[in-house]
Amino acid sequence: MYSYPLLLRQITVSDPFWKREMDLVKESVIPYQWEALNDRIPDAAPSWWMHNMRAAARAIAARKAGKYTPAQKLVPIVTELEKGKPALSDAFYGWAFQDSDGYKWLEAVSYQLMRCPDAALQAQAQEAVDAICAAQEEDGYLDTFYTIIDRSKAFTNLKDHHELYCFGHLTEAAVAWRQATGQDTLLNAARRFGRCISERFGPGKERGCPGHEIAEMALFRLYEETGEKEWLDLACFFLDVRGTEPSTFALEENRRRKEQGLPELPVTADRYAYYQAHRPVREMSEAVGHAVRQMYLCSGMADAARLTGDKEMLAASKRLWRSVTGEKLYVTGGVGSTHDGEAFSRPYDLPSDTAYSETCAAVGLVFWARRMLQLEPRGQYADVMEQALYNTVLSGMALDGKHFFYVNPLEVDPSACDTDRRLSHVKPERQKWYGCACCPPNIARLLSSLPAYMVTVSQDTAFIHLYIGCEMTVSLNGEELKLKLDADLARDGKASLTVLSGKANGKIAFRIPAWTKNAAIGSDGKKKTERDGYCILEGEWTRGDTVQIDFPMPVRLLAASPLVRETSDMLCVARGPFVYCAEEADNGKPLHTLRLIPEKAAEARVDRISIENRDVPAITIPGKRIKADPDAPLYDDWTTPQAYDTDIRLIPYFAWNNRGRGEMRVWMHRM
Ligand code: FUB
Ligand code: ZN
Repeated sequence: MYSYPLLLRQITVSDPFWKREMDLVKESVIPYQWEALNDRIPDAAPSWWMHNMRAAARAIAARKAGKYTPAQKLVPIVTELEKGKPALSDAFYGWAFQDSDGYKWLEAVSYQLMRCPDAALQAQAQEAVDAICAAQEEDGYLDTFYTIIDRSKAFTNLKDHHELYCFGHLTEAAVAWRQATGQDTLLNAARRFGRCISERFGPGKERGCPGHEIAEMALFRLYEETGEKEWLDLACFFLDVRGTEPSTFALEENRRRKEQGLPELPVTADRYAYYQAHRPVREMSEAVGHAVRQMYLCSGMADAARLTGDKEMLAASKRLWRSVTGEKLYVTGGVGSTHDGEAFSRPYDLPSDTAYSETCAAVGLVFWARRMLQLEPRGQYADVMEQALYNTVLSGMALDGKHFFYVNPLEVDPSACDTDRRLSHVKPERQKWYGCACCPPNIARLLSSLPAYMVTVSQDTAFIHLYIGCEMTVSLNGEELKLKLDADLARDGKASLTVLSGKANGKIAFRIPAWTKNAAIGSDGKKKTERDGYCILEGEWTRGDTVQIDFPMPVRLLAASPLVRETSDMLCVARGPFVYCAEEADNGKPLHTLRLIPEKAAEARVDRISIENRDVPAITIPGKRIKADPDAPLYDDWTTPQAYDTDIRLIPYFAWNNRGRGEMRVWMHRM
């Protein structure tokens, strides 16, 4: 029995911590990103989003008038504008997938409009919708890169040129925009582009699949929104083609090689692990290649398993889940540990300082986890969803909502970042924008749609996956209940659920977080059972019924599996869903001389610290610091290191680097 997220309008977040995040997105992030998309942020990497949309509309008009000159050459990333010259008005700028940034922004706006109507914001977003529609070609094609540069080459490089990825993001935005405004304009644009794609690709037509996944999950969403089966079929086709031989990516490459007079390559699939196209998806068991791609693929596979009942797809999704969470997941909920290809590395390879852990990959992990929960409510999916959300997703954005991390390391020494090219991907400070700005609007759309991850409902059960304070309307066996969840995990693990109104017979299932022991969940007169990490209360629910929840939330010291070489004999500190880190601002440097003492964990003190006017839970734990004498020889006979007592001050990982540059580390050696 599958479960479904509530509509965004059915939940209002009241949780002090998360409401603030969602409000920040509405009040700061979205306006800031609109400026970025229009290239109006001083000293920031340019976005080119609006520029490319308008240039595409002009290219279409010029072609109609017979005046199109493909002088619109591909302008490299170091652009004219960056060099202080104005943009060439008709050229395409940036990466081939630049269109997707604005689509994600529009999706975030749509969710915010569902939270709270806002005519001015809607009018601004309408400007974006109009620009998108004006950039759509008569046959439905919508990708500014090829429209501007050379339309005849469209769909010839699915592997790298992201048309299907842009289509996916357009579709996600279009569905959200329709749900928010009731308007079909953008949805029709997505449908027309979808038909342009399905006229070319599909059973009995050309074989092909996205080089960067997301079209799959977007198509499933379009199908669920419209009931139009053609989108389900196209999504399944893309999943079925992926990784089969002859490899469609190899065939594409060979066509290009032929044009260049180069010998053809074998058409086997095994070369395409980076794209998760190395074997058929139903045979996959290890997460490989580009991490964001893998997360989006897994999300699409889970959708397919739910919507088609495909058992092999479900089994493969579960094997991949085990691979990621059992061998390749950072304690901060990040995935994709290597800079080389922004990718998954070998099992247990989880370095802290060279970590990639792209923000988008953590966002994708949240997408996937929710979909696994819909398939089968198991606490482990929600545990990981929460781990990613409270740590890496949030660390992707500064507390001011105007600076962003793409890469989320677990250990940073700014002076090393400045000088060591092996760390060129690690920024010691969040940036205003990125030439490749996939992450900032991805955070915005996820945080704006947070309610979709908190609760799912089946015919007779409401599953509370995340303890985020809210009011919600759920339906159990066709009868409505209005519920209030009081919770604030940024303070403590005490929560309660109250029935505000309605009457229904059914079950409410409460996830028992993996981070707590001796959880207490109680309510009078309900039958209580426990299954797969959920405490299930069953009975007749009426106004005034209350469930008291107590999740003890002590300060914990975590150790990684001994198979993780990088963190051998190290510990990190966590409390509830938050992973903590030490910062230079509180502890001086170097941080690697700090030592945690396991026996002292019970003496840890929890208090609050104000960072950027934000009240953040902090921890102080008695520890040691090794004396480091710069005059001592580099090597000497071993003696017990001299250490002195010190308090180690820790803040939640998500809040690091909001007080200027400085060292940071999550994992610390033990004494
Ligand atoms: O390729 C599109 C996006 O840009 C990916 O998801 C990110 O990893 C970045 O490469
Ligand atoms: Zn990203």
